[in-house]
Amino acid sequence: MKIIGEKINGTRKTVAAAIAQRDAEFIQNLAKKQVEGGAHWLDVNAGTHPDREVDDLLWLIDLIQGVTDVPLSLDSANPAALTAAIGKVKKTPLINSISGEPDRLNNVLPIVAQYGCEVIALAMDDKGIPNDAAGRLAVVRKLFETTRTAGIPDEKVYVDALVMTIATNTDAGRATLDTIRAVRAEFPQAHVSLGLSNVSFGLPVRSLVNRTFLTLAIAAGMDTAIIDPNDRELKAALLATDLLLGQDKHCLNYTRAFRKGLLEPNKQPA
Ligand code: THG
Repeated sequence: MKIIGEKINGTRKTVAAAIAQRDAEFIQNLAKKQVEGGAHWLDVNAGTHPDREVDDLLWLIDLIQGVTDVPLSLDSANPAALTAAIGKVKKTPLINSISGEPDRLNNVLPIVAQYGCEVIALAMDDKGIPNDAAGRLAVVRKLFETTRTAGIPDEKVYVDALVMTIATNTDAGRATLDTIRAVRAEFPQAHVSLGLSNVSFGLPVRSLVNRTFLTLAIAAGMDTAIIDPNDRELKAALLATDLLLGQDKHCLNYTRAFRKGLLEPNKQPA
């Protein structure tokens, strides 16, 4: 399982404040901690101010690259911001994201093709997120027609199967898991990714729901997730799931994490 660290996201209050105050230390600390936690990419989302997005994104990228070499996941639908960011990054970034929405396809896909980027493709279009796996697969098929025509190999595409909130639709988890299995079967060279946290919105003990869903999604074939790499229990569940599915050769990642003290529950006072 590969991890996209989610924490540098300007829609979070603490990050929005750090961006507004140009608090470099806060951002660099988030970057360093996520890399220590095993992030393979760092997602970078400058937030929701279109007039400031380019400046803020470039500021974030410089800071992050001052403390780590892991590649970035550029979380923006704004072609101008993406193009400016690509001029700055040291490593070819993951573009987060395209979808079946014509605007995003037409404006972002050429950038992906031109720079040879990897790309997250959301299983939705201008009509929204289809409720069931059949609807999402239909969108995904059209997306692959487009990426293949643009010369982007399937192995550079990360299909985001998307998950809605279980609290308002108890079929939402199944729809996502069925989508993961269907994409895996039909596009075996492609990757399947997910942002987990929506699944538990509005429920108590969200972390329990999130980590259990992570295990189910890995079993269904998800190979990449946008998560908090510093969430101890989530990481432990991830390592145990990879181990049990034969995705951790010689139990190396599991035993290494054990030696670092990352697997056992933090001791609670009796
Ligand atoms: N798919 C793709 N990209 C995405 C998402 C996705 N980018 C944004 C988001 N979803 C994933 N990123 C985050 C970043 C932070 C948090 C959740 C998802 C987060 N949430 C806190 C929580 O859930 O409790 C609350 C917010 C906060 O801390 O302020 O931290 O699905 N392709």
